[in-house]
Parts: sequence; structure tokens; C-alpha cells
Amino acid sequence: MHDPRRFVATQCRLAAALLLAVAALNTGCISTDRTVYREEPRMKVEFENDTAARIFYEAEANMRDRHERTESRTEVSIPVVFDHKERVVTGDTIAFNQAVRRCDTNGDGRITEQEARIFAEQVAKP
Ligand SMILES: [Ca+2]
Repeated sequence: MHDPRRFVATQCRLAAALLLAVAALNTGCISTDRTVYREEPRMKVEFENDTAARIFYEAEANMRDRHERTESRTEVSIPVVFDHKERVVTGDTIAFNQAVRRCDTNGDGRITEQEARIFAEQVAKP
């Protein structure tokens, strides 16, 4: 009734299947890790006067020193099979444009001394 040779063959097949599964787990993982640098054209901006320009550029540099540049990370992971990491780093121009948009409160493309002062005050706050 019970064939010992058949039993051994089944055991061997099971062991082989297990080995294959382990091999697949070790090599079957797709892993990607990339960094994307984003950049956009620099916005054209006018200044009411030299003081407005000076205040704006100082505040903008101050903002960059404090690492206010945006950085986003995306991570998609399906355990064992798929692992994807993406890091988006925005360039200096994007940081500059963000500063312009934030500073030019009425959006007329011209930064007045008053707008520059308000922006500088906002940036100076911790
Ligand atoms: Ca303006």
C-alpha cells in the first residue's frame, strides 16, 4: 500500500520546489532607486528700484540657505517582488521662481520695495 520509493520521490520534488522558491525570492526582486532633478525656466521679474532688488535677493539667498527647497520622496514597495524609490530634487531656478511668486503678492511681475520688505520679513521668521 505504502510505497517508500514514491514517498522519497515526493519528498525530493518538494525540496526542489522549495529551493526554486528560495532562488526566486533572492533574485526576483526588482529594485529601483533614482533621483530626479527638476528644473524650470527662470521667471522674468522687474524691480521697482535697486533697494527692492537687493532686499529680494538677500531674502531669497537666506531662504535657500535654510534649505527651504522642496524635496519629495516617493517609495513604492511590494515586498519581495518590487521596490521602487524616487527622490525629486528641485533646482535653484525653481527655488528662485517660488521666491518670486511668494514675494510678488499682486502677481504683476514687478517687485516693489514694499513687497520685497514683506517677503524678507516672512523669510526671516523662524
Ligand atoms: Ca508686484
